[in-house]
Amino acid sequence: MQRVRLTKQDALILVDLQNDFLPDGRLPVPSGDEVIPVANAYIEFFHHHGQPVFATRDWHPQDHCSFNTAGGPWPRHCMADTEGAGFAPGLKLTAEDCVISKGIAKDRDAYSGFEGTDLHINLQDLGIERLLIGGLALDVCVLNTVNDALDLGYRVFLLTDASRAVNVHRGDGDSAIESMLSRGAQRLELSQLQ
Ligand code: VGL
Ligand code: ZN
Repeated sequence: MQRVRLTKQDALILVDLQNDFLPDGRLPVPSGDEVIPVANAYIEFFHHHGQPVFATRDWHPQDHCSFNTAGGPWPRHCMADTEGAGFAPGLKLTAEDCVISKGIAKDRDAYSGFEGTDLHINLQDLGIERLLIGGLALDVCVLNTVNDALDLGYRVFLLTDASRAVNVHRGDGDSAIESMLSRGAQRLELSQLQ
């Protein structure tokens, strides 16, 4: 098994670990709750090595264009300042971690953490070149965040143990993984980190 040593060029990106994407939420990701302890282990590892942690969150207005009520594909979810938009209980983010809010504009969806945010600038300021990315949902916002990261020239490790797919269509999660790997992302699990 390939081992990966954390360097000064590495950052952790946790995508949308929010109440509405947990099994009891408004847009439930099956077994989404299982990733929280794993995400915590990654957070602790990064803190221990003094490397930055970014947590994206979906942060929609009440009438966001992606909602069924506005003709979009999803149930209403992650409305700004609601309980559903809050980070999962037990997620061990600290004040030093950086929160990136996305999907704020009513008329535009933003499935990627880079879309309409300062994520890329923040990472550049820190000299980050490699990203370890995981979260919810694997086949929606993780997929789009990984694709943008690859387009921007980052080396990307996909954290499969810290991700779960929503699988609107059967097999979406598996094809998302296939496509990220074929574009150059590498798969990584916690036990490979050193
Ligand atoms: C997401 C659907 C709608 C996600 C966000 O975070 O994967 N999925 N908005
Ligand atoms: Zn959304």
